[in-house]
Amino acid sequence: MTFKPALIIVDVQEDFCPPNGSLAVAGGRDIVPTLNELLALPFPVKIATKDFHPQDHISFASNHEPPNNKPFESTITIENPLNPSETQETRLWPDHCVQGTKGSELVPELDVSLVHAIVEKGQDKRVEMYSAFADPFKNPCVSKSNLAKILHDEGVTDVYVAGLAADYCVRYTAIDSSNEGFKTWVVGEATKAVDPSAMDQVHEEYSKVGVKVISKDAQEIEK
Ligand code: VGL
Ligand code: ZN
Repeated sequence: MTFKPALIIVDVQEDFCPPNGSLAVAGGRDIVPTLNELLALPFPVKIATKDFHPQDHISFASNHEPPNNKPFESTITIENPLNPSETQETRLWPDHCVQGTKGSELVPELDVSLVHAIVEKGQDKRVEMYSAFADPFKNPCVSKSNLAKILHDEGVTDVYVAGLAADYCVRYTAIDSSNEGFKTWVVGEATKAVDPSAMDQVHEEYSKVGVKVISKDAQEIEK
């Protein structure tokens, strides 16, 4: 049996971290020492992702009309731009991770010198893209990153996911990773959620697709 693990650090960017992030996740910056511990382990493939939106991105409440434009609260229905019969319900957010802004930068405490590649996502203004692999539309998919290709080309078998946010980008990245054929693990204490009360639901989804939540000290992690 071959075993080639990859570590994926999701969206550890200024806008997702206190004190100044526009979409700060409580405790977001506190996981960085744990992420650096993971980055110091001998994973043969280490990747960081960045949410990287244009200013006119569909997920920004500021790009929608009242009354249905309240960040964190309003949801909208978006149509697949390539197939209007396919729709997705999606939440609106404050402007965040706009390309070229301070908020889009990886936090400086994160040891990015240990990362082999940085994968950007969310550049297509027409679709939300929580997963670092692809947008949620399937018939057809609208926007895909190069993450699956990088992992397949490297012969990766197992993917370990950590970062922000546990209930959005970590969740959908882990689920897509599993559906992409990688044995997938989420490092529990190396993530924080926008809404911690959503995590029971997230764990249910993980158990359906075979994603396992583990501790950074678990023996399943490459040492
Ligand atoms: C994320 C909300 C909006 C995330 C990205 O990285 O979890 N959450 N865009
Ligand atoms: Zn976003």
